[in-house]
Parts: sequence; structure tokens; C-alpha cells
Amino acid sequence: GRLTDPETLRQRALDALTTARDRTALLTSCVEDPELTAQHSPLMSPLVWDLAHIGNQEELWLLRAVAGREAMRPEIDGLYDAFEHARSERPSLPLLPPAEARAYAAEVRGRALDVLESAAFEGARLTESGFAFGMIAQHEQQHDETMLITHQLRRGPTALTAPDPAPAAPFTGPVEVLVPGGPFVMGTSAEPWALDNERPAHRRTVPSFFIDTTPVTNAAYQAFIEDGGYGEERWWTPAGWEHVRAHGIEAPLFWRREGGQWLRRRFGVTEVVPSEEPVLHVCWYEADAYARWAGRRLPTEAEWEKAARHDPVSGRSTRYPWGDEDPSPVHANLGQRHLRPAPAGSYPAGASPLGVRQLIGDVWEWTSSDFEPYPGFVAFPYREYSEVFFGPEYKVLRGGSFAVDQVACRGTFRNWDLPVRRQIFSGFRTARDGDA
Ligand code: AVJ
Ligand code: FE
Repeated sequence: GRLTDPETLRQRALDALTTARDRTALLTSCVEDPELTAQHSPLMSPLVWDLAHIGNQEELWLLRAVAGREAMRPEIDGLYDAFEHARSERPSLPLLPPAEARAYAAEVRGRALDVLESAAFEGARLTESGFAFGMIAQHEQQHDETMLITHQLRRGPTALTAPDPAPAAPFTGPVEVLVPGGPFVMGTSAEPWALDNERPAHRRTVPSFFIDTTPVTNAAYQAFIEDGGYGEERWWTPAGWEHVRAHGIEAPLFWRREGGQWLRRRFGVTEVVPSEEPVLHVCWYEADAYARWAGRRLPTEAEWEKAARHDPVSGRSTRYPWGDEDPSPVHANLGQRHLRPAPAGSYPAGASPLGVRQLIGDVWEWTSSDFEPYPGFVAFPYREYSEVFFGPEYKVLRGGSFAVDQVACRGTFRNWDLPVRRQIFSGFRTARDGDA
């Protein structure tokens, strides 16, 4: 049922926490301990940092802030404060070794489950509706995605395998659809585990626009490369042009040209770039340049959300493109199930009413928008969660990737990153103005 009765809430929280911890355990046990403390990339923390940080944030936000418990190990707080040390410096900190990090996270979790057992789930206050537990589960899952990125950057043989290939549905639909102009409801005040930056629900008026029915594929992106797109200044913003020149960027991250074809390394395995798969590991500058080359543009964040949530028949905004039902494996490629995006046009059951596919899952989608607060935004539980990142430095990504768990993915969920970032599981789709 919906999130109303205390036992349902408690069970939801327990399931979300357990799913997250199982994934954390997988990502930190599939390699030997020395690999947990190693620096696989200066862009990332060592895996053992993420592991103890997950436990430390759970202790801070849940045991201390909600349940009023004493600090378990106050001397380690600084080590795991993401604002105190840059990722590149974390390998040289006196971090808890793997066994201690595991034991600490497990001890925190045991106490968190005691709190869950005794928590009151009544009334309208966010903490009382289980928000703190939902937020902890989302935080852990976000770090699990971060750890999966570290695995992708890691050298050496593969440590992770996917049981099944991603499903492929032949797609013969239109390449774009027209989303009618007019108001829609953006953001949410109803979703119980929505984070502060998704709130509150508010009306936005968006003029009519066309949007791609699928994410941009590797084949389409290769056409941009073959056409000399990386060498033509006119497709790039000044900052983007300077960035690709300065860093010699000529293709998505992990791509390499050999014998006339593009190869890519994916979790330790090299393969020919699959033409029908959504392009992955491109930065905002690349997405923006491709769109200009194609005579199009990136969608704004509001356009993306309208395409994903607006039901033109009822006029309502739904939780997901397919409606209000929680995601299942027929709707979207989530949860690290396939360790890769599905071919463009897959997941017909996850399409929006207008026929836009793969908005949820597969690849994070860059939008043209800066990360800004919605009107009426209130920081919760801390300014450091979202508020300190608002401004023109960060671009918004939407929809989640194959590496996102459903607890941290919905039509309102907002991700953000710097426009140079491409180790993340990022792709995009394009848009254009509606006919006048
Ligand atoms: C929302 C993915 C940008 O990883 O920096 C994790 C999520 N916040 N710990 C990040 C987050 C605090 C955040 N992103
Ligand atoms: Fe964190």
C-alpha cells in the first residue's frame, strides 16, 4: 500500500537499507583488500573511504541527529567529511583499514535497525515518516554508484559480471515527439523520500518542444566524431572548446580507435563500441557540442521533467514516465542488473504517454540547466546536502543510469555535476523548440 501505515513504512525502510548494504558488500568484497585501499583514479576515493563514509553518515544523520546518540568514534568524523579532504588526497589519510571499516559500518547499521524498530512513524514531520531512513538508503546507493565508477576506472581483469544481457526491443517509433506547451507540475511535495532539492511541487510553464524518443546512440555520436566534430570550434561553447583542446579529448572516455573501429573498455573487458547503445561517459561540453552539430540543443531540466512526468490526458504529473507504480525490471534498466545501458528504444513498458523511452535508467542525461533551487526550497537536513552546490558551476543530470538503484531514482530526482565530468555514467538526448 501507499506510505501510510507504520508497518509498511518500517518494512520499506528495512528493505531499502538491506538492498543498499548487500550492494555495498558486493562492491567491496569482489576485489582483494589491497584494492580497497588503492587509488584507482585521482578522481575517486579509495573504495574503503566510501565504505566507512557510508557508515559515518548513517551515524551522523540517523544515530546522532535523529536518535540523539553519542558519537561512537568522534575522532574519525573529519576523515570521512567529504568537504574536508579532496578525493585525490583521501588515499593518504589514516583511514580505517578494510576490516575495521566493515565492522564500523556494520555496528552503525545494527544500531540504526534498533532505532528503526522503535521509531514512531506518525504525523507529518519528515523524520517521523521515515525520511531519515530513506535518505540514508539513498545516500548509500549513491555511493554504491560512485564505487561502481571506481570499478570502471580500475585497471586489471574484471571483478564484476552481469548475470543477463540487457533486453533489446527493436525500436521503429518516431525519433522525436512534440510535447505540447503549457503548465505542468514540477518537483514534489508528496513523495515521502524526495530529497530537499526536489521540493516543493510548483507550476512551470514550458513552451512546446520536440524531444528525442531515445537517448543519443553510439552510432549517432560516432557520426559527429567522423564529421570532425571535435575539431570544429563552432559546435562548442568557449569553455568547452578550451577544455577539449587543453586535454586532447577526441572521443568519449574509455574509447580507443584501433584498426578502423572504435573499441571501449567496460569493467575490465574490451569490446567494439555497440552502435545501438546510448553513448556513455561524455561530459556536458561534449553533449552540448553534439546537439549543436545536430542542429538541436539539450533539453532544459523543466523540459526533461515535463517529458517524463506530464500526462497530457489527465494534466497530472506522475511519479515515473509510465505512471505512479514503482519501477520493475520491465520498466527500466536500474540497479546494476546489466552493468550497461540497454540498446536505444528498449523498455517499451517504461515509455511516457507520448512515447518517450528510457527516461529512467540506462544513462544519466545531461540537461542544459544549472543546478538551482526551486521556489520555496528549504535545506533539509543540512545545507551541505544540496544548497552549497546551487549556482552556475554545476549542470543538472536527470533520469538515473543502469547503476542507480530505484530508491534513488524517480521523475523528480535531480543529480548534478561539473560540465567536465565524464567518468560518471552520463549520456544525453536532444531537443528543439516546438514549431511556432
Ligand atoms: C548527488 C551524486 C552529486 O555523490 O556528490 C553523496 C550525492 N551527497 N554524498 C555526490 C552525495 C553526499 C552527490 N551527488
Ligand atoms: Fe556522501
